[in-house]
Amino acid sequence: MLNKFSSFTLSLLLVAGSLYAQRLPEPFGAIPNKYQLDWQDMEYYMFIHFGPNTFTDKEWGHGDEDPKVFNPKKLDARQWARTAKAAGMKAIIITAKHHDGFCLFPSKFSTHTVRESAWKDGKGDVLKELSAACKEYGLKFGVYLSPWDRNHPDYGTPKYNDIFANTLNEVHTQYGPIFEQWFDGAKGENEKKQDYDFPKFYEVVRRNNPQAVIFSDIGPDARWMGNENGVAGETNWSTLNTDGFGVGADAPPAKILNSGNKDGKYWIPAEVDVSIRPGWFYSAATDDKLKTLKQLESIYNTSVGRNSNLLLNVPVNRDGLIHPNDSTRLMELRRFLDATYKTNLAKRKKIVTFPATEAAVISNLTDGNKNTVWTIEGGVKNVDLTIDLGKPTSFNRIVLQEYLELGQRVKEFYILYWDGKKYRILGDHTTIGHKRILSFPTITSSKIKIGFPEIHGINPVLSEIGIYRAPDL
Ligand code: FUL
Ligand code: CA
Repeated sequence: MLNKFSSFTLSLLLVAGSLYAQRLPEPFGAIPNKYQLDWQDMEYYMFIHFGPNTFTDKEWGHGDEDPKVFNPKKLDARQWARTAKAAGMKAIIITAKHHDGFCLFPSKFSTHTVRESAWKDGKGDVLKELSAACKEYGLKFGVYLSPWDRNHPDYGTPKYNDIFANTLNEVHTQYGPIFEQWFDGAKGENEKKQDYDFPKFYEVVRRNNPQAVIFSDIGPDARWMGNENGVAGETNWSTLNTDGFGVGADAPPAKILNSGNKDGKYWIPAEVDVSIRPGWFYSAATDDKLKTLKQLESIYNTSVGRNSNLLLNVPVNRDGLIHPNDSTRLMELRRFLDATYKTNLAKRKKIVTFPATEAAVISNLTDGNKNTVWTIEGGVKNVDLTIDLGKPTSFNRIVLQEYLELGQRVKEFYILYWDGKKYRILGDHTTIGHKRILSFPTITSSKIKIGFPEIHGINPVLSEIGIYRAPDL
């Protein structure tokens, strides 16, 4: 249903310290639940691939590796958590069980675990150490479990669904709270057939950790975005049609996962998973093949900056530590992002909108609070806003954010900049969502105009606008 002025509801928002009544439109289309909203605010967190593959230099273990190879003698989960925290990440997700079936905790439902390994004479538990370290450093904790299991003797029989559900249950009862459950849809060719009972798996997660966002190719709470290069679609809807689709081979085409479905039925936002190294698992051969700062910033812009969360893989090495090359690169990125986003050049600048907005509401756009918003009442066709920077100012990033409680509304927008005599086009764009970062070579201008030409009666509700100057790389 399109929003009309008559269908506006009255909402109370805190503006400049005083309660101010602002009319907000009805939500449009599918909307996030509160766990998905909290999750989206996390933006950036760490993935850790770790297991026998770390010791055998493989990406996909066969499941017949001797568990004794797993022996990370200096393992220090607090070092991982400390590194993630210093990098500005909000959580860590670890491969509790990868395709080779090896469990990083002493599962009762497997004989291929840390208990059978040489590490700490079989008395160690990586999940226990990592969940404690995450708590200590104020990080959330998440788990990856691969349904495809190349070790378990019951894989390929109906019994396996119960075994996998029981394994999940162990993880979710012993190491919580868990903020995200990551289900991998990958499977090799010519492997045993197994019909997974996903509803059963989801039920285990929901029962023990109702706040956990469940990730798979198609959600139900967060979706894969179709590639492992860190590049979400320039157009990226948080809505997706999943009826009739499944995880893995039955998922919608990667192209669809990459951009979502406009007006899609369900709210299933994208998460970008990508590795800082060429592989997912540690290998000494890749110690000097890390992504550069420039590549990582580009990935940040095409993930967080394209309405996705960024799950950056930092594989732990054979000692059980994050290698200094990886942590150095993470700190470089942190410093760069901090320097870039330190000063919003639009803050306290004069903003004029069409149609006009009450002055008290305008500052909502630059107050750094995602719950204070600007909107235009009714289905006006050509909404725009002009930010007057007062004097020629150099900048190279523009950040826009939508207020997701009311759905993802913006389908198209453009940006113009004043060259001293006339407006020139900086860009034509489609979606915004949680956050849209536009990155361009530095320009110097005193004014920009952001317009929403085709709102079809669905007026934009923006929570923040920022203009920034990133340091030169
Ligand atoms: C893929 C897996 O096959 C890779 O090994 C890795 O775990 C990646 C994150 O997901 O589907
Ligand atoms: Ca705001």
